[in-house]
Amino acid sequence: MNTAARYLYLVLGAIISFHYILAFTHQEYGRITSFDNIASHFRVETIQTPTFVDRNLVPLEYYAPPNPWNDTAPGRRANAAFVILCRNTDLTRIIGSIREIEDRFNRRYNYPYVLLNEVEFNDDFKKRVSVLTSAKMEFGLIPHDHWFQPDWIDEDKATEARKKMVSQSIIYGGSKSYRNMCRFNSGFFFRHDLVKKYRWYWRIEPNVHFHCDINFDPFVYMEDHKKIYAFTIAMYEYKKTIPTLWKHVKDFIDLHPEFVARNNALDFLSDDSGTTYNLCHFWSNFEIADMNFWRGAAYTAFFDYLESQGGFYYERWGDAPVHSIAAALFANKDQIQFFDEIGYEHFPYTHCPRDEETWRRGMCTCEREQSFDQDGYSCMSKWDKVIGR
Ligand SMILES: Nc1nc2c(ncn2[C@@H]2O[C@H](COP(=O)(O)OP(=O)(O)OP(=O)(O)O)[C@@H](O)[C@H]2O)c(=O)[nH]1
Ligand SMILES: *[C@@H]1O[C@H](CO)[C@@H](O)[C@H](O)[C@H]1NC(C)=O
Ligand SMILES: [Mg+2]
Repeated sequence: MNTAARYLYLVLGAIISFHYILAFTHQEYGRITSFDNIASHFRVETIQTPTFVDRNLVPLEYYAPPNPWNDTAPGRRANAAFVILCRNTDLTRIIGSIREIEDRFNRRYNYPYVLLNEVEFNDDFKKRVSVLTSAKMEFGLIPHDHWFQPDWIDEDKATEARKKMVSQSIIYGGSKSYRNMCRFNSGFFFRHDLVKKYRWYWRIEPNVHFHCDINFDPFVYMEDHKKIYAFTIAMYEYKKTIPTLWKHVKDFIDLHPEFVARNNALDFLSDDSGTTYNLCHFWSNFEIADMNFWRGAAYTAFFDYLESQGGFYYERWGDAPVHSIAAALFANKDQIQFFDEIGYEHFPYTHCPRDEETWRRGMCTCEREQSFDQDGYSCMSKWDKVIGR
């Protein structure tokens, strides 16, 4: 049951018992009260009650109201950039994504972009992408060793693993480049020369959609609230892509118990206090995060440990479980932010704000009823439980 439904039952329950008591004490009151008008009364109430603070939404003071004469959002800025990894062949799909984030957010906030690729972006790509924004845009080449499979990886063993995954029809199971990408996103993008100067990043992928206006600055909100990681969609990982990952996580923690945060979100990752991984992770094609966390001692040691196990190539470890496990264990749970406000779609899933007021204020184009949050494959109910909602 989601939070809204639980809340509804709770309030309904309270109203019914209140009326039940009144029905005994005040005879007339009991007679005019039918179940129907209790329900309609409740619906009116939910719309009128301000629910912002209760549901951990971004407070109103962070919103910059649109100004028809000067649409630049006033206020503080964070040291932040959009970071985009893509190929020359992603041109039309990345144009779509940039166009949408510009329209919904960045035309008012003007954060710079860094686009990265393991081969040079061609002139046509740079020209067509640069015209989409007045913000600064830089195009970078990824250093060879940050991208390609290291020499010490046993290629026969890696080939064998890929073959096996193909026979099991695991998505991208046979792909070397997908593995390079997952390893790069796990451990290297934040070390790139063009990215180093920034603290915060917002990851954008080709062909994603932003379904609502974002009239607040997520970076500034996160900085103010000491958040290190933000997500919009949480789901289960394919077990077969990470058969031994959790064992290595536990080995790492045995070596470095000092990195585990006191108030961590282990219960998001595990249903048995850490014995097994329940496969929940934040879907990393959307990420807003503090790179100081990835650059810090805990994550550096964690990534180096995972890298030394070779699982990015001998299995198919994704950057999503790697990032999520680190954020959930090495940060306090209140440092992880769920942005209900940000309507987001990466095929085949969409997050649409569940808060009705937010959804209307953001002029969203998504359908709340079809939001992935309510899907059986979503880990959102686990997250809600972890943070006590
Ligand atoms: N430069 C470069 N970027 C890549 C490569 N493979 C993937 N990417 C980028 O890495 C990100 C993730 O890759 P995707 O192909 O979107 O993987 P996914 O999101 O798991 O799967 P789908 O989007 O469903 O295909 C995207 O931003 C891609 O543009 C590659 O070989 N080279
Ligand atoms: C628009 O507003 C921004 C932020 O308040 C300000 O820095 C800028 O100078 C304004 N531009 C004009 C043309 O007034
Ligand atoms: Mg993608």
